[in-house]
Amino acid sequence: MAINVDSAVSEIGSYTGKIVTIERFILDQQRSYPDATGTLTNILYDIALAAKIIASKTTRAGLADILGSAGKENVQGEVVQKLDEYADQIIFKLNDHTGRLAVMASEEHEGIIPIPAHFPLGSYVLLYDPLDGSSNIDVNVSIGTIFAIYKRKTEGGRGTLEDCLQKGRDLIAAGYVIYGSSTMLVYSTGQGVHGFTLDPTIGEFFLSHPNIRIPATPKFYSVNQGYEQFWSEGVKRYTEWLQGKDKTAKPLSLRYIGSLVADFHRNLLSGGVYYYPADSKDPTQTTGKLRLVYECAPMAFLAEQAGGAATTGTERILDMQPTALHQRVPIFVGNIPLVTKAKEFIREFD
Ligand code: AHM
Ligand code: MG
Repeated sequence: MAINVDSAVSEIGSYTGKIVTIERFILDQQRSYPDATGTLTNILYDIALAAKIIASKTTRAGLADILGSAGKENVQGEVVQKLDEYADQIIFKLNDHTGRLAVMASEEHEGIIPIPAHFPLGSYVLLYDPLDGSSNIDVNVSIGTIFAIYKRKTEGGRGTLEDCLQKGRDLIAAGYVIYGSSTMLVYSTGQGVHGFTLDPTIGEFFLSHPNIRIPATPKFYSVNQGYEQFWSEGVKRYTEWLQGKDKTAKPLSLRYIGSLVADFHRNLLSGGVYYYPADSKDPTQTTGKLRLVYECAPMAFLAEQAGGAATTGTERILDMQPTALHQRVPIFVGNIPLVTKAKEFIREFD
C-alpha cells in the first residue's frame, strides 16, 4: 500500500515539510555550537525519554493501582503522591549512571542527590521538580515536570550544594513537560523556546511549536484569588488594574488551574501574567509558595526567551542568588508590560 507522505507529514505537525523529531531538532541546534560535545544533547534526550515514561504512567493513573497518597510527607510537609515518587525515581535512574552529571537535586528530596559512587561524574547539574501540581493528580487535571540544567561550578570530585545554588541567568537549558490533553515538552537552551508534542501511538516527540513568542496582546491573568485577603495593598491594586477597574486598561480574563506548568503554558501561548505573590496566609512562610530553583528560575528563563519577563516584584528572578535548595520566592511572570506594572504597584503601595 502506498503511503501518502504529505498527509503523514502534516498529521504529525511538520512546519516546513520536514519531519522534525525532538532528536533531529536537538542535534541541529547542537551543530550551531562547533565546540559542543553532545553531552547536553544527551541529557535532553534522557529528559525526553523520562517524559515519555512518566506520560505513559500519568495517562493510566486512574487505571493502575498507583493513584493516591503514599502516606508520607515531603520536606515541605506536603503529602507525597505515588506518582511523584515514580517520576522522581525515573528521572534519577535515567541520569545517575551516564557520566554527564556531577550532582542532581529534586523538589522531592531535602538535600542534593549525589551521583552514586560507582558511576562516573560529569560537568552538568540537573535540578528538577518531578511532578509539579501533584495535588491535581487524583482529579485528572494537567500536571507537569520542570527541569533546569547548569554547568557545575566546583572543580573535580562530586558536585556540591554550591553547584545547585546558581543564578537562573547562568542556566544552560530549562524546560517543562506538560501532561495534558496531549503531552508536550517545551524547552530552551538560550536560542528561543521550542515545543514538541508527543505522538503516543509511536512514542515520539515532534516539533509542533517552533520559536514560541508570548503574544503581544495578553488574554489572561492567573492567580489564586481565594487568597486575596492575605495579599499586600500593591498586589490587591495590581489585580484590580488587571481587571480593568481603573478603566486605563482592558480587563483580562481570569484563568487559574493551580498547576504551575499548565497555567504557565497557557499564558505562554495566549499571553498574560501568572503570579504567586508573597502573602500572610501562613505567618511562618511569607515569601510566596513557589521554589526558586525548581520552579521560578526555569520558568523565568523560558519566559525571557519567549520575549517575556519574570520578577519577584522587586527583583528579576534570573538575577537572584539562591541561598537554599527549597527557598521560596514571590513570582510575577508573563508579558513584559504586565510584569512591569506589577513592579510599579508594589513599589508604590508596599
Ligand atoms: P507542588 O510543587 O507541591 O505541586 O506545588 C506547586 C503548585 C504549583 O503548580 C501551583 O501553581 C501552586 O502550587 C498552586 O498553589 P495553590 O493551591 O496555593 O494556589
Ligand atoms: Mg512544584
